[in-house]
Amino acid sequence: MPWNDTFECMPLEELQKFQLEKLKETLAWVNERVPFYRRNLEQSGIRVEDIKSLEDVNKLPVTVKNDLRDNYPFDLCAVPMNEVIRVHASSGTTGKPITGPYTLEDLNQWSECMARNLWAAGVRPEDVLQNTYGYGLFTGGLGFHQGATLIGCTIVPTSSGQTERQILIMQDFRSNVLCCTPSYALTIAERGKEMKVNFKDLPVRVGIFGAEPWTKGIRQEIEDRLCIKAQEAYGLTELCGPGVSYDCEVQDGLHINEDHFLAEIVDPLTLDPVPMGEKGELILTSLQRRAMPMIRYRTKDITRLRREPCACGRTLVKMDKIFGRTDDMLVISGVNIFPSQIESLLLDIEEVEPQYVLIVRKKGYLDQLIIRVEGKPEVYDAGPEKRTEVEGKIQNHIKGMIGIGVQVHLEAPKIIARSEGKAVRVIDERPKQER
Ligand code: DLL
Repeated sequence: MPWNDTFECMPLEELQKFQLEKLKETLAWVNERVPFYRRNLEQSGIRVEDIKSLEDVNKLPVTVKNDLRDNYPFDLCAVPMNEVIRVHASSGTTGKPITGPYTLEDLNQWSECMARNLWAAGVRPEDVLQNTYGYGLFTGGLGFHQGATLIGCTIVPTSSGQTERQILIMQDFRSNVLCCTPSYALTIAERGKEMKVNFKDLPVRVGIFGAEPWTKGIRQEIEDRLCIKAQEAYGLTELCGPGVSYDCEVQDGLHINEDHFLAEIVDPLTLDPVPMGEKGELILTSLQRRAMPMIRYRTKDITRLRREPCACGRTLVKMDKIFGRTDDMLVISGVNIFPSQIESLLLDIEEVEPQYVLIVRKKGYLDQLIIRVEGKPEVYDAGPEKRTEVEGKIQNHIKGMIGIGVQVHLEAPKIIARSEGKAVRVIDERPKQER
């Protein structure tokens, strides 16, 4: 049984009626209160009354990250600051952070969305949940904390880092739910092995992972190494943080909280809608937020939507695991590649660890992709000949599957920096204008 069967299992027609009503309310709300949206609507010649069906949403102008930067910190805020009771922010890689202000109502909605996420992963009031997402401006820590508080389980708010201590606490407090990024889950698994911990003997049975791209292969690695089930959370600061979508026990796509977020998939170049089931960029509109509603926010995340019956009983549309971000796409000698493709191919090679970094460089006029990946200790220690053989094997596999030549460096175990949060997997050394 889902956490909120009224909304999670709502018949489509009823859901869409609800969404349309909330969309119109949100548009009226921002039109009245946020000069940026009012200007945008005026310039595009669209009035709130023109939105008569959900499809009409694609008549509205999109909002992009730069709009948030230009309106930093609170010019997109639709309520006076005395009604804002919390602010989160994401640092991003360049420029000013993105801010996320919340009213009390927003925080309550967020807790509800996160409770659905945790409940779908099997979290119940009697559980002990260790939350290693960073507490602070990042939405991970407090987002999970609120959802877990609503469910009423015991929260162990360790926040991120100090891996050995995390493992000792896991043992001593008998934590049975682990929340962190997928890359940090691998760090925990590795440190635990060094500490001679047998994860089979620990009570942890499920983890809820997100905040960064991870392939199905990494999910399998985490499940095998930590002896747990690996569930997923997706979200972004601009829309509330985690809680936008989550997978259920079926583990076949993430259900979007559609009573809170209207999802579209568009072609990232033309912004034309793509048919249901086809890949494109995810665009999200918040339907109930008060402090900072988002109208048609371009997430840059690539996925596809599927509206199909799910064995869990939820009727909410499913999105596939994020395939990559439009701005993480590498163009290597004219071929478009996402880091997730390389990750999947590396995981096919049994001689390597799931620890890698992709380096993109310019060599003359050509782009070069260099893959630094760690060898398993016994492979690395077998000597230079073995290493060269494995490097060749990886090169051939990648050439065969995506048709590009890459340079591979099989590195010594533990040489690549371990992640405690979001892992840095791509270092693009090309001048910005040549990417
Ligand atoms: O990462 C919110 C979050 C916290 C989600 C904890 C899940 C768990 P930001 O820091 O604003 O917010 O980063 C948002 O991270 O646009 C995606 O590119 C990426 N991302 C988040 N979840 C996933 C996921 C949080 N499950 C950006 N799979 C998003 C792939 C994800 N990418």
